[in-house]
Amino acid sequence: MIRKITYGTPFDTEAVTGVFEEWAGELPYFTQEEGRKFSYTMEEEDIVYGLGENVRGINKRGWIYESKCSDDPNHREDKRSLYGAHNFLLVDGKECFGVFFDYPGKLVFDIGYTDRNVMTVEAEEGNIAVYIMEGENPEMIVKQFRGLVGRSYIPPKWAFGYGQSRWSYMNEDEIREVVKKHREAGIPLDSIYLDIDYMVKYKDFTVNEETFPDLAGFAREMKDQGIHLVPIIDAGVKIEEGYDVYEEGVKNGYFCKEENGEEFVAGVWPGRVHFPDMLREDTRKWFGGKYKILLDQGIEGFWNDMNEPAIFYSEKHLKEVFEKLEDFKGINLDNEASASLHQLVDGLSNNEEDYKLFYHEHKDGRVRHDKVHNLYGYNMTRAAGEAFEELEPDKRILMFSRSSYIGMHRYGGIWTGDNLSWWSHILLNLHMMPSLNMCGFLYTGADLGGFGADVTEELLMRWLELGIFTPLMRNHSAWGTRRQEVYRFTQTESFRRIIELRYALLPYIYSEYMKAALHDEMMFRPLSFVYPSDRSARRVEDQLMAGESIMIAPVYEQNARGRYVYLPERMKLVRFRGPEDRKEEILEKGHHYVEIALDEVVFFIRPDHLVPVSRGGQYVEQVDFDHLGLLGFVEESASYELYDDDGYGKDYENPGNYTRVYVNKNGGVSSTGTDGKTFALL
Ligand code: MIG
Repeated sequence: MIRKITYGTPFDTEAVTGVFEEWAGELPYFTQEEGRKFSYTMEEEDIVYGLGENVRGINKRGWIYESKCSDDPNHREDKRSLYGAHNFLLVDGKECFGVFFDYPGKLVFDIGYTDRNVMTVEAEEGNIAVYIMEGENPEMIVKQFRGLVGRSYIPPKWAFGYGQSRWSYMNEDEIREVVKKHREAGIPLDSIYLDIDYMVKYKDFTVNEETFPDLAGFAREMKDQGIHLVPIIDAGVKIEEGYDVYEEGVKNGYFCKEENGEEFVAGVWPGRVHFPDMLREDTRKWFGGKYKILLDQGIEGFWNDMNEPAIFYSEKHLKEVFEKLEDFKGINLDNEASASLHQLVDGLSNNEEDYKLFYHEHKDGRVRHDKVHNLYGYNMTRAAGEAFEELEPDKRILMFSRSSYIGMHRYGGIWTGDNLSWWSHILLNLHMMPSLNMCGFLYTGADLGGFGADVTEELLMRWLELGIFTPLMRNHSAWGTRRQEVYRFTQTESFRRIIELRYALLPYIYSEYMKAALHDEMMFRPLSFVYPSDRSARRVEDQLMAGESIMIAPVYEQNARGRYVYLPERMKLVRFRGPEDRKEEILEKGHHYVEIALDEVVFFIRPDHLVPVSRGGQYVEQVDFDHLGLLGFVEESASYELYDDDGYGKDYENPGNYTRVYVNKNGGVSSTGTDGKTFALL
């Protein structure tokens, strides 16, 4: 049973939808001060998992983290927070328990930073709900937690295809060209993302008619080629007379206001904007309804950006800065003065003080933004999710967000924001996968190739070799950086074969995703979850279990042509140069140096496990999910439960979606379940 311990009067974040017991007794495991500071003494061997989207490793020990959703494109390892607030921790060691701090303001997690063996979690003020869950092992604890916060978002099947994105696709022709290049080279592709440039002056729900004269027609044309267009939506609404979204918002009082009752003004991409008060149900209904404008033009997916919300400047703060700048005129800018000049101007964006200037009208009363800061992106995406439920009740719409709080995972996925074309960010991508899965975020992935900074061919290739396993597989980069569509490099063939492998693996990836979502499980697990008593496996930070049958160990170092891999048991190594070129080898338990050429994908199949694969296709709809091959490592006998459905509707509970396939020692294959599915051992 999950216990809830309440301090003060917590704000209702609506993260929790499941059952728990109100616990009147003491908070177990922790000592607490003033109902806002909680401490736990860690044993030397304890591992602490959790915190979803954040810096550093899978084991969070040894650093200090914050929950404070922020737009920070520098994911350096000395940062303390990124775009999300995922306040779930799992202690695995002498004691084994999970804890969720349901608190919408700033939280600090000092996990052995100040004192190596002490973990403290400190909320800015009291008024916090703490949930404690126990279980036989980490997996059971996660399952309980996920039951508490509700079923994870399920995207349409096409969203498991490869997506190409770049901030700066300016018009239809540019996109046609990108699609054509992929198709000509035979590189599978399912989606193209529209960044802020498709809008008129960055105004939400508008389309620039000069550059996209007929979006509906263009969306149809793209769909005929198997491509979905996925536009971005930003949080701030441009202040402009005659712009309907702005005018309706003002008229109905939907925007966040300052203490004096006037709408708060911030500067973001469109210039001066108001922020819709996403914590209000009526605002969500209104804002969510706006997505219909694009749905009606044949759009079936969106990404929500800038919803921490990011603030370039507040009008009030900007005025102050301009005034202070006067003081710098004519003075001798020595080192100190120039430093403070920089500080003054840098302090304009995402300034904590600005988040104290506006309020939300929540059902439980008026609340200052900073106290509920981490709920904004969550509720923006919830607005869309709730609207889709009404507008398209029988259809899945792709939705992922930048900012999030636990609870948002019911309405959409997340991408992990503005990473860089750095080798260390491949590893960061890997680290985040299990941490995010624990917190309910299953549909997730990083900007493959890196968003900021200049990519190299080798970095992109290695990153894709990890990306073919992540549910969201999108190549995205920033305006002004080196272009990174895969056809722009010399080894186009190799890129094609790597992406083809993703499409070959789709039956497995989709099935593993759906089972994880429907049964509140993780798709990516640390090795320690599967091999809890293996001391070496417990410390592995650069390999993952990807679904029930596969272990991955990607290369994440420049010029490496192989790497050390730890095998917690005897496994079959499968080495691919594309789906057609496969080599296999059995490796014993233990440490191995495995050679991995730049264009090779290597993964490991567990004994008596199977991996269903397809023949691939140029886009998901072309992929035949009925006539499947089986990769496997069968020592005694193996079976696999395959989930499949039409990929668009919501008939998730239908038992007909499951097929069980068996392979015996002699390679004999049989299956029960869905008619029409056939399997052949490869
Ligand atoms: O201030 O829309 O994270 O993916 O390309 C940058 C432009 C705004 C940030 C997003 C990124 C997107 C970019 N946006």
